[in-house]
Amino acid sequence: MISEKYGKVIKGLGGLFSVRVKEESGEVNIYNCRAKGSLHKDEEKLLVGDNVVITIDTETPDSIVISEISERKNALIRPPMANLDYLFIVFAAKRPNPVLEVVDKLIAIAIHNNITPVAVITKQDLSGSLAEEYEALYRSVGIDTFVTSSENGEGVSELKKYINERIKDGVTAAFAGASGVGKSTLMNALFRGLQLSTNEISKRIERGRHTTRHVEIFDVRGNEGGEGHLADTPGFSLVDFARFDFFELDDLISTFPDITPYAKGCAYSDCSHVGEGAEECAVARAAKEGKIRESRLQSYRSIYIILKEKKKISKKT
Ligand SMILES: Nc1nc2c(ncn2[C@@H]2O[C@H](COP(=O)(O)OP(=O)(O)OP(=O)(O)O)[C@@H](O)[C@H]2O)c(=O)[nH]1
Ligand SMILES: [Mg+2]
Ligand SMILES: [Zn+2]
Repeated sequence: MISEKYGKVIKGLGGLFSVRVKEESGEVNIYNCRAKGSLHKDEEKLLVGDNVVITIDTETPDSIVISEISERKNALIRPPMANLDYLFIVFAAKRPNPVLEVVDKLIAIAIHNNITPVAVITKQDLSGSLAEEYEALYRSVGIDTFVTSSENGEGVSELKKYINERIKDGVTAAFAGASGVGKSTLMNALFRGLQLSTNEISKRIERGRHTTRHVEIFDVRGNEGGEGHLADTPGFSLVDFARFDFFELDDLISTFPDITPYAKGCAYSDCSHVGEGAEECAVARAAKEGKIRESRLQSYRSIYIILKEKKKISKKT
C-alpha cells in the first residue's frame, strides 16, 4: 500500500532530507528520505523549510521519497531556506564587530520577501555601551530589537518570551548572521537541551572553518498554541555576501522604512536620494538634521550602487 504524508523539510545533507511529519495522532515523526526521481532535477533546489509530500510504500518501508514540493511563500539564498516568516538577524556588540551594511542588507532582503526582520545583538557582556548604541539604532528603524548575552543571561528571557509568542502554530523563523556572533550559543541558552556545537573564534580561525555547517530547524513550543519552527544556520563570511538575494533597484526604497517617508516627500520627481550635497533632496536634508542615521543612509547608498550596476548588466545582456 502507498500512503502519502505532508511534512516540512527540517534538514538536508548530501541529497538526504529529514522531513518532519505531524501524524494524525498528533505525534511528530522524522522521516529520512531522498527526492523522487522526477523531482531529481529539483533536488538541489529543495530547501530546508520546504513543505513537501512524502510517499511511503508500506511494502518496502525503506523507500520513502519526497514526491511533491508545495508552492513557496519565499526562498532565500542566504540563509538557504524557504517559507520564512521571521528572520532573526544576529550580530555581536563586539568580537566580531558588526558590519552594519550586512545587517542592513539582511533587513532589506527580509522586508522585500515579506519576512519580519528582528535584530538580535549578542555579547552584551563585552560592551554594554555598544550594545545599547546598536539597540537604539535599530529601534529607530522600527525593528523589534533585543540585546542579549549568553554569558550573563542578559535579555535571554525577553527574547524567549518573544519567540514563544510569535514562533508558534507552524510559523517558521531562522537565526542568521556572521560566523562567530553566537547564534548557536544563544539557541542553546534559549532552549536547554538543544546542545548545538559552538566554538571559540580563535579556534575557528586556526582551523579555518565555520562551526555550524548546515541549516537545521528545531521545534519550539510556548505555553499555548502548536509548535513553531526555528532554524540555526551556518554563519557567513563577508565574502559569501557577494552571492546575494538581490532584488530590483526600483524596490529598494520600500525596504528602508526609516528612509521611505522622506523619499516620498522629496521634491525631485526621479531622485535617487544618493547625491551627497543635493540641498533639495528631502532624504539628504533629513540625514543632515539627524532624522536618518548615517550608517543607514550609507547602506542605502551602497546597495543602490550594487543594484544599479546589476540593472545595467542585465540590460546589456
Ligand atoms: N562573551 C561572550 N561570548 C559569547 C557569547 N555568545 C557566544 N559567545 C562565544 O562566541 C563564540 C562563537 O559562538 P557560536 O555560538 O559558535 O557562534 P555562531 O554564530 O553559531 O557561529 P557559526 O556556527 O560559525 O555561524 C563562542 O566561543 C561562544 O562561547 C556571549 O554572549 N558573550
Ligand atoms: Mg553556529
Ligand atoms: Zn531625493
